[in-house]
Amino acid sequence: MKTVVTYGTFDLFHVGHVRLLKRLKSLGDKLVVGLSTDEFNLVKGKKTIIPYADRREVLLACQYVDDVFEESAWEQKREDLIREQATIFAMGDDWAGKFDDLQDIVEVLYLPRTQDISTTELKTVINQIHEEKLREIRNVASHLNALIDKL
Ligand code: C2G
Repeated sequence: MKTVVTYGTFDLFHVGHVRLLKRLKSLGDKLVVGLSTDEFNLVKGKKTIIPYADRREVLLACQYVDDVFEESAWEQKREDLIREQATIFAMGDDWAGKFDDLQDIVEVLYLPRTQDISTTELKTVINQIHEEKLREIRNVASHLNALIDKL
């Protein structure tokens, strides 16, 4: 049984996450994800949109994911990898080199990220749509006020 372990926030689940999980699962027989808790995300400087319980449910519904455990601290990886009897520890290559200290107990891999999509970009697009709607509402309101003033 070849177990692959990875970690992440997986907020606003998107195709970049799916493609990484698909590639990770193809490296072994079992894929286990250390999912960042909402509190740990604050430590990582991220504010999650989707709460932990829902992000966990989405991951477990993904055909490539076999199990999910909580990631609540940077320092827990070594203990996790031993508990999960991991053969491979892999992340997207935005983390390249960051976890090489674990090479004494697992094979450490960094896979190319999927270009042109990220949770941050999705948040930006959502905010832009929100701002556009607010401008339209303000526009309508000022026209209505102008009409009321003429009554
Ligand atoms: N990812 C990817 N392509 C993207 C976006 C993300 O391959 N377009 C990968 C990242 O490289 C990461 C995984 O998907 O390996 C999860 O990404 P995030 O949810 O952003 O996770 P991150 O905040 O990097 O958390 O202790 C490690 C941290 O918990 C990693």
